[in-house]
Amino acid sequence: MYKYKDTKINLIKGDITKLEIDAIVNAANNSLLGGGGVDGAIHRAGGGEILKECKEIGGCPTGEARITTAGKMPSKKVIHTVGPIYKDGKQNEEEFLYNAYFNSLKLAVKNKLKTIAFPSISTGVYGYPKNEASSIAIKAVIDFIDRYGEIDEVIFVAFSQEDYDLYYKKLNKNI
Ligand code: AR6
Repeated sequence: MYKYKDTKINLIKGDITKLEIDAIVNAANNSLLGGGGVDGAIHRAGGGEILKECKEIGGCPTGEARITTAGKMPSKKVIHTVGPIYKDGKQNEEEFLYNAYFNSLKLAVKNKLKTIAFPSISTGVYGYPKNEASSIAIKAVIDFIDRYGEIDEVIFVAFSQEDYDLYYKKLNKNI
């Protein structure tokens, strides 16, 4: 749909657990032991193997990323990242959210994964304002491509029509 330098950037509406892609990103929490939202959906669809690996990893600081199997899902790997809990915008939320995207991409490249799908990290239970969050997501991806390239396709997965429309507008403006 869009192309930035050598990387395809796509926007789809739907369930990230269904994608046949190298890596899907999970909006996890610091424990990596599962939860609701997209995290719950990923653990349910992937099965117990994911939780087993997450337990071995032993957690993940906010803004960082860790990788596991995708279990029974059609993707190859799950990259678990932890976005910030939004309080008032003055707790470095923007930097943490940016890092969550950027470090997920770094980990993908390190593992030779070429295609990656992101949910809208932190904008559910963690309460990050959707408008700002989508701008940060797009900026982190563009910056990563500028700095490293090495990724063939990035898919933004919107779970609601509202998110889809937001990303659609921003991608048209920025890419
Ligand atoms: N596919 C794609 N996107 C989804 C799916 C899905 N199957 N399900 C939900 N979303 P959230 P957060 C969207 O709350 O805000 C968990 O309990 C959802 O509509 O999943 O980062 C974790 O364990 C929203 O736009 O993640 C943490 O404790 C986006 O995914 C906490 O929630 C993110 O919403 C993390 O909160």
